[in-house]
Amino acid sequence: MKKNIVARQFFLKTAPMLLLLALVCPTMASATQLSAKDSCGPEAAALKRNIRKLENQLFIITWQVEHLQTHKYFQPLQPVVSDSKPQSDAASGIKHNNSVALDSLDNTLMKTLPSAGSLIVYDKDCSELHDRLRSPSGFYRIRPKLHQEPFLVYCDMEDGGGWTVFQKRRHGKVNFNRDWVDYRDGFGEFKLWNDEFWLGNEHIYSLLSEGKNLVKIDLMDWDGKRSHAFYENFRITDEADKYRLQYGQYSGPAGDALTGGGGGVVEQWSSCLSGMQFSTKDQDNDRYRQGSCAQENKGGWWFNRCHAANLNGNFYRKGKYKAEYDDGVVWGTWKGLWYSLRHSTMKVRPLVFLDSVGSGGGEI
Ligand SMILES: [Ca+2]
Repeated sequence: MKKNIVARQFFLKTAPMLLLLALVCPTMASATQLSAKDSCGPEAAALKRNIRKLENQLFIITWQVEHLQTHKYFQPLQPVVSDSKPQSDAASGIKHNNSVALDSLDNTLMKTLPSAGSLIVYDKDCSELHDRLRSPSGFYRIRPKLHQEPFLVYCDMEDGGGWTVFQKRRHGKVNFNRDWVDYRDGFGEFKLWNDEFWLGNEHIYSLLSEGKNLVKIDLMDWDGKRSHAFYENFRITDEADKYRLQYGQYSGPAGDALTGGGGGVVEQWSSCLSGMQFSTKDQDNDRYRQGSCAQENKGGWWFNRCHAANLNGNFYRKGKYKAEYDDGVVWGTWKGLWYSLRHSTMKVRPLVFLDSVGSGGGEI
């Protein structure tokens, strides 16, 4: 249908020029007694150039229409689906009443998301988008580096705005125990505000590569209590160096679990994640020689031997859990290693952004 419209527009544009050519050439030829070839030469050449230009335009527009149809950038908004049903733990069969109150909290936060953005991408991250358009929270296409293909991210425009979200846990529906390629390329759902995902190490690498940023980690327990941690200049290296983690100054009430679980020097040494490479169940890059932290802890992460924080661990539908290993969604300095969190979000924006807004509890 759109192709027909494009073809019709092309015809309407070219028809007057062709008509003009037909009228002008015979008149000029008879008046000057020159051959049609001599008199119409310049006009014909100009028209041919115009036709070539229009053909090129038609080609580009047709390609754009096909691209839009293939990728469905402008799908109608999808109804927001709540995870408000009381859920039972598939493994244990236990129902958890405390999730009902928390789910009603989710309902109050539900909102309609804007469409997923357009082919034309101006912004290198959500902070630029926020500065340019003051857009609401939702999924948008960004392009951190000019030579890159744009990719879809969730922009958190609350909490001061401008946050590009690269990790989200909400309801345990997405499996985070995945291999290297999945963690490299990203996985999860990118449609609804409470969808879970890992943006992908390659995308995270390009997003963080300029440094001078602030990462905020938002956490919520199963009683609805929230906390957070800030890290300045959060970076990872490239795939050749296994996406090694580096970060600067910590602040916030949740405790610096990335640097260690407190306690003695040994605990600190074995759980500090600064300088650690990324590991997955099929790529063991940790410092635990006897085994694989990623296999034991059911997710890809920057493991040492092994951790005091792992937000990609196994999702337990309750806070305290029992297992062979401390493999939950864990932020040890806040709730301990044997408490699995209900919500987590990892998000980033430029460090200078902090000066203009008071960041704090935030939306998670
Ligand atoms: Ca190992």
